[in-house]
Amino acid sequence: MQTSGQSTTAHGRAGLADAPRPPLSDLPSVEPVTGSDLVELYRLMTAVRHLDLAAISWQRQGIVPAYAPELGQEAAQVGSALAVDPKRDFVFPTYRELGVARACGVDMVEYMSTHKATWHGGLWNPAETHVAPIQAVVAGSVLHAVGWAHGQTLEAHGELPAEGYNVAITYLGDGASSQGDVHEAMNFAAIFKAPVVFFVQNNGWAISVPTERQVAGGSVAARGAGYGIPAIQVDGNDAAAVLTATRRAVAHARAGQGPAIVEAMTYRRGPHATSDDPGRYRSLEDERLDAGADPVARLRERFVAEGIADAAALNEADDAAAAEAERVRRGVLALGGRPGAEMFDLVFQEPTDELLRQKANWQAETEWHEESEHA
Ligand SMILES: Cc1ncc(C[n+]2csc(CCOP(=O)(O)OP(=O)(O)O)c2C)c(N)n1
Repeated sequence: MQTSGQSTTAHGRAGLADAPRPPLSDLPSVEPVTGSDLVELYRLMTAVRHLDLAAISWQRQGIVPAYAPELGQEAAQVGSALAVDPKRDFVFPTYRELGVARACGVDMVEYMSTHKATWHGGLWNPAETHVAPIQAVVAGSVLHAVGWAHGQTLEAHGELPAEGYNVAITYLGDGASSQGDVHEAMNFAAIFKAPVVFFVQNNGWAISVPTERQVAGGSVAARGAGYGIPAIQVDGNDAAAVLTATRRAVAHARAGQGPAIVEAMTYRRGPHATSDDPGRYRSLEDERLDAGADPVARLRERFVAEGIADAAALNEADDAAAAEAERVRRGVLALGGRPGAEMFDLVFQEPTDELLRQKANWQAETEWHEESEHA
């Protein structure tokens, strides 16, 4: 694992090697990852790899209109998600967190409902899963997470509960880190010691803009010093290192020490979304040089080298993942539309007169055109 003060990049992306070093982290240390942690990481990362690749095919086949792939970010997503306790903590994803959602137990058909344009944000129940809806507003989830985390300290009236605070983890990209909202969120969280982990997936790109063209200094973790937030930069393609780094950050927040930043250096191997053509802004040679080690293959190699699991067990995980992707495909195909009236019914607890008027207009229009009331 790379921690602050050591080498800052997981691979050779131009410019980042010269970035200022983050401050020396004072996050608590945690138990080393176990063999069963590694097996769980591999099982989940394999499932995520299959689902993610399948989702691109589903878009090409017209089953879903759009999807934002997370290819190459499996270690960052699964490693970080396994560090939180979804029974008590709360996860705030962006639009690229299929791996996080899968690791937190979100139903994958309900997850894909957003990409099928069936339901905004996903059909799963955030109150039950402790995974917030998919957030397409860049940096939006960061503000929500800080608000939720601040709520934990308010509810505790500033007294650290015996079992520590419930912790929010918010996902953001290197591009999002350039938004003003993230400055406000980090500053607020540090001032009020909100128990929140800012988990940055620095995947090298914000759509077509490389990190070094939009993150001053080239490192998000380095900014922690300005807020007094401990920050750790980690090889985001090393699942075990990500798990350890995030556990340290969660332990810090849980103990009432306030926020922490984890910056996972990884690479967006696919397009920004299925509507994007990376060939317009980077070459295959760039991708080959910058992507670093494939996180799934890397973990597989470690298993074989350390004798943790044999090829048969690994192949079993692959077969299970392929079968799961097929089950999800059938579920996504079967997803029907939602009642259009929900557009109005689920906006406010008590609808406004204006909203009721709009709903009545809409109902009259759909009756007139003999359209289905399903959106
Ligand atoms: C507030 C806002 N501004 C702009 C966009 C358009 N947009 C969508 S994704 C994206 C890039 C985000 O890059 P990054 O935060 O690095 O995350 P990544 O997509 O690489 O996972 C932009 C500019 C948006 N969705 N929301």
